[in-house]
Amino acid sequence: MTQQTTQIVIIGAGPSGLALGAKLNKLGIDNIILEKQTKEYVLARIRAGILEQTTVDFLSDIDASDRLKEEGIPHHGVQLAYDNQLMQIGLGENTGGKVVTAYGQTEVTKDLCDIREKSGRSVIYQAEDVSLHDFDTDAPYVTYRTDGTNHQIYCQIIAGCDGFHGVSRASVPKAALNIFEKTYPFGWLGVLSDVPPVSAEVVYANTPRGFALCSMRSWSRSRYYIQCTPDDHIDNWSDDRFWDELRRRLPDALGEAMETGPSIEKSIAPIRSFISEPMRFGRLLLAGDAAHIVPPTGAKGLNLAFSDIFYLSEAVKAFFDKKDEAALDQYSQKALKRVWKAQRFSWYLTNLTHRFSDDPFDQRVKEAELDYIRHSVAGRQMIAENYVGMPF
Ligand code: RFL
Ligand code: PHB
Repeated sequence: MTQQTTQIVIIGAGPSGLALGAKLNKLGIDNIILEKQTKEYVLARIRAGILEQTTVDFLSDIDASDRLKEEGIPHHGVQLAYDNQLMQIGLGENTGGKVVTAYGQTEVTKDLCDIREKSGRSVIYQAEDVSLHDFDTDAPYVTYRTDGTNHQIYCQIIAGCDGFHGVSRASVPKAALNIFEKTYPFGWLGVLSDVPPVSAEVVYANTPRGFALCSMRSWSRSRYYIQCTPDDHIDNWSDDRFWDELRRRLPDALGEAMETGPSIEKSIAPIRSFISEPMRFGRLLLAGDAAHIVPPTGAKGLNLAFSDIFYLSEAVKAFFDKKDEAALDQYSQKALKRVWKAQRFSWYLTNLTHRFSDDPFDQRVKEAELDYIRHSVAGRQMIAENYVGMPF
């Protein structure tokens, strides 16, 4: 058994954990990151693609934005498609000049890994059986195993950044968790392909055949999604079937212009809303997907991870500088306020753009809402303000 001491143990080397590590390094707070998977596995995950302005600013603050500034593609609008037409919601004009940036989560994670390596502080990959102990006291510790050797790290705070299926939230007694949950009756089938994106801005399409989304990773790499049944399987979707279905869900002009090619990744994601309150249990602080999941419509999940880390790092700074325990509680309150707003918007945009049932009443209400947005500055402003992200 080896023994070590640090100020904060971070569980998970996804975007939340790596960003927290970077911010703590800047604040001079000692930390160790434990990750269950290999580095190659972490860097190969393909997920989010759209960054809010606040996220770009935060990444700049932790010196992780050099490549993002070079390669990120600013989007000045977002497109809603319905009834064989496109409606642009201008982002800059409705928000006083704010934009979002297309830059893949895979690239963000790589940039964060690179700055971690440069900092000289390591990430312990392939950490098995990570267990959290005594976080209801002021002397918590974490145990784990690598290559058959047991390790123990004493710390003052544990940051649970280990995603929806991680060990951190699962270590909290069930009675202490207040869970809010919604599952939607569909999944998203996603395809990545090296073809030029069909649109320079993200397209969210509500069609009789179901939802479709067109996004990008670069001018030569597209990311597309279609609504599928929750129990569907990628083996049912040849590339040809996917392109054919996507084309049928886009306005004619877009469908005809769309270029197709072999998929380089294909996966199905379940769609759910989930929030676990509070985000603090004694000396354990949860952040990112460990505490909440939003449906990906609206592109909020990754961005919420960074706003959590912003609030969390402020709280632990106050805790270490002034022994201010109350700051840890304020973390939970501040983060949850923003989380619920993003949850509301993701739920709203999911409802607006997906087919839930064949109920003609529901569909007519959605059509009326889309028509309202088309003719209302206030309607477009509400979408634009939320899409670019609430300030921290
Ligand atoms: P992650 O990325 O899941 O990372 C958690 C890390 O913890 C590790 N881990 C453990 N480590 C040690 N011990 C254990 N017991 C552990 N258990 C797990 C894991 O291996 C992993 O490395 O959580 P994090 O850091 O909080 O980041 C959250 C984001 O990944 C997530 O919110 C976004 O990907 C959501 N999301 C989107 N967000 C956006 O902001 N914009 C988007 O456009 C967007 N699109 C998406 C998305 C998520 C999707 N899927 C697949 C759910 C599109 C999709 C399809
Ligand atoms: C993506 O590019 O993967 C993406 C874009 C917008 C979303 C969700 C995912 O709402």
